[in-house]
Amino acid sequence: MGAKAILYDYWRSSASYRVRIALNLLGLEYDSVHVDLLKQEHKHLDHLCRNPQGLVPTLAMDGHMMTQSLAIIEYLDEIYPDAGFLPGDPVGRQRVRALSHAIAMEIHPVCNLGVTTHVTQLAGGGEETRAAWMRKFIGEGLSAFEAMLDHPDTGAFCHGEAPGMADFCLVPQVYNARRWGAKIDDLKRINAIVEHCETIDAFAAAHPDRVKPAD
Ligand SMILES: N[C@@H](CCC(=O)N[C@@H](CS)C(=O)NCC(=O)O)C(=O)O
Repeated sequence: MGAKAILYDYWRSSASYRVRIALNLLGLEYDSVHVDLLKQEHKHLDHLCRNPQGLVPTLAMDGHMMTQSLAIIEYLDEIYPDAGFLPGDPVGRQRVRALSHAIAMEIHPVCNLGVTTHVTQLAGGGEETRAAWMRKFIGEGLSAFEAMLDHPDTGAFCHGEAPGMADFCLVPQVYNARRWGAKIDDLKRINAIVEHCETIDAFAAAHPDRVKPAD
């Protein structure tokens, strides 16, 4: 493989957090470049050249500029055959993708900074409007996810006994749920899996508080 990878990320970005977990589990060393969403750095031309959607994360790796966290995780899974981020069987892969998409394509997009800023402005509200929006969509989305985990293939992790792509989506989403005060205490399967993941160094080292740049 080529030069050291560079992850363009933001400490509190849950999509970036997913990729940090995957890179850490593989033991891949990478440099991190902080793109400050609050300072709108993701809309600057230099970042738009890396990621035309103006989002984080972007991973520069193997001579390519890669966007979309799940596509990045699947790339890593394909080039590191022992990664095990997706199961070996098609039905298992379908399930892990469905779980991952339930977060990354249902909950996450409506809770994105650009979306919530716009909706808060339209509603003429302030931070409490944003927080109420977050609590609603994260709470409803994770309740549905909890029901999806009521399945014989759920184990210590979302799918079986090893961490995979669905766990990389779940842990950051629960971080966000806690941040915004979404009611998730009664989601027993989710809480057990997240507690388990949090004991693993690769997950702990990817936590926003561990990667937050000094002021
Ligand atoms: N589907 C994309 C989502 C990326 C995304 O929305 N990133 C957020 C941070 S978690 C972002 O850059 N938001 C900027 C904004 O909303 O203006 C992925 O998985 O990479």
